[in-house]
Amino acid sequence: MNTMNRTLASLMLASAGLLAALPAHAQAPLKVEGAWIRATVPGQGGTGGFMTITASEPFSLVGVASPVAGVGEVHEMKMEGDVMKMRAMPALELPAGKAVELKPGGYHLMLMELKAPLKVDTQVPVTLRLRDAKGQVRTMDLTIPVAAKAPAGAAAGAVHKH
Ligand SMILES: [Cu+2]
Repeated sequence: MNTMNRTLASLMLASAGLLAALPAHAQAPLKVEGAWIRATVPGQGGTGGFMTITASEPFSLVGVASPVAGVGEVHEMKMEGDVMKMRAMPALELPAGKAVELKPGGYHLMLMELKAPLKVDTQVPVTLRLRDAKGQVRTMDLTIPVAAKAPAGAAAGAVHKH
């Protein structure tokens, strides 16, 4: 009994040591909620990706890539006069602890030069490129479901037109 207790105790110590040895940056840099990518029809070249991002420290979202798309960009939509226009942004600021919504009619991930239609209920791998306050770039891999419209609880918004 005593031997067993000692073994357990040393195992617990060993795992505590292991945890302490993990580098701080092993923690996910972002909390991503309600992510979805809008499904496409055959012949459609581009689509939008949406989610709510809360960063654990200040980051800039400086790029997006996916194997399903030839080109990925970070976009914003804005009224110019009475016309809704979208443009690529070099960086989207993600302040620490503040939820930033990427939603139809606002900021979004833009996937272009799609290699095949994106079907509802499939999953798309997406890699976000993040720049921290020191200018270091790191990546974060996501798997995002494809949907016809925003899932319940996701950031809703106006219709996204391109
Ligand atoms: Cu766009």
